[in-house]
Amino acid sequence: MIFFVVPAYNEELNISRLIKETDSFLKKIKTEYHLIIIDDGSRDKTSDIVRKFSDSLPVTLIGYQPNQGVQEAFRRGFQMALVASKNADVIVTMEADGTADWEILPIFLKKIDEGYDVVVASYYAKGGRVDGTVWHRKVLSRAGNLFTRVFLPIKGVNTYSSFYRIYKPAALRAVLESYGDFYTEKGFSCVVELLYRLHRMGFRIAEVPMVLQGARRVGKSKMKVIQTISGYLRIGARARFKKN
Ligand SMILES: Nc1nc2c(ncn2[C@@H]2O[C@H](COP(=O)(O)OP(=O)(O)O)[C@@H](O)[C@H]2O)c(=O)[nH]1
Ligand SMILES: [Mg+2]
Repeated sequence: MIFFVVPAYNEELNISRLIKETDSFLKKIKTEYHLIIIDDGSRDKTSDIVRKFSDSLPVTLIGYQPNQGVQEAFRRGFQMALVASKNADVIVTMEADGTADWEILPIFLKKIDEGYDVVVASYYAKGGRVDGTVWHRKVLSRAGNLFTRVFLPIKGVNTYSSFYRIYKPAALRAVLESYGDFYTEKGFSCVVELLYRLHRMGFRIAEVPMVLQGARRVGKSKMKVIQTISGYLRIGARARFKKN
């Protein structure tokens, strides 16, 4: 069983496509799934659209107001998936905006079978790329990537920020038990902190190259630039000086 945990904030233009694509791909590979979508205080029709599908498909909406940031969405989604999952299941996170490449999912599953605990989609691995994004986002993303590789090195991993990942439930449970939470950071840098904690705990992490098709998303990016940069700096400083 694959549990999908997908944060969605004002994604009314993308969310029905995500649900339909999930259902058709999982049918194609004949795998059972449960799609958990976390609407974190959207001011559009995201929740209404998800609810329409949840009668006929294995789709669950977690919705609340007001917007708290992607860390709260992942936290609630992980908690639900961890309660429902057995150790043989897997948890996949992805963006709601339709930018995830479905062909990567079977490769994720293969890597889990090979014994990896976490696998991330990687734009900066050989064969990966970021397409169709404005230049200042590319520069920022590259700078963030360089920062993590220098200050938080993880062997064999070139991208720390992608939301598209697969986790063994036991790995997430172990982080929760050891640290009391998945991360301390708010916003997009929480996934960087989570990956680094998993690495510090000795879990095996692999990556799969991915071309990010920025043009597939409809609507604007929701990343908060200043919050994300300061998050990276704090994670780097903690890793360097406090060793956690
Ligand atoms: N639940 C929740 N999801 C968010 C929030 N901000 C962004 N997201 C979701 O996180 C994913 C990545 O956001 P996106 O705007 O595509 O960022 P980008 O790809 O880095 O430009 C999307 O699925 C968004 O809907 C938030 O505050 N709460
Ligand atoms: Mg996106």
